[in-house]
Amino acid sequence: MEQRTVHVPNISCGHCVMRIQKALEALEGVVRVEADVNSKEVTIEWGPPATWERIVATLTEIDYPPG
Ligand SMILES: [Cu+2]
Repeated sequence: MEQRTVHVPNISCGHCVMRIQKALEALEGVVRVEADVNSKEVTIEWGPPATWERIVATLTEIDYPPG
């Protein structure tokens, strides 16, 4: 398992958090997604077949690119 925390500037409300959680949890291999509205930080825990590149691509696709 790998774990990483990233800053996602586009997070502005609970809706954003839910959208991110739903999109990332749909990826096979992602086991945990925690996002915080105040800090705008997202913590993701994953294993194969998920990859960090795939996670970043998914966040970017739904308009929440890490930055
Ligand atoms: Cu929002």
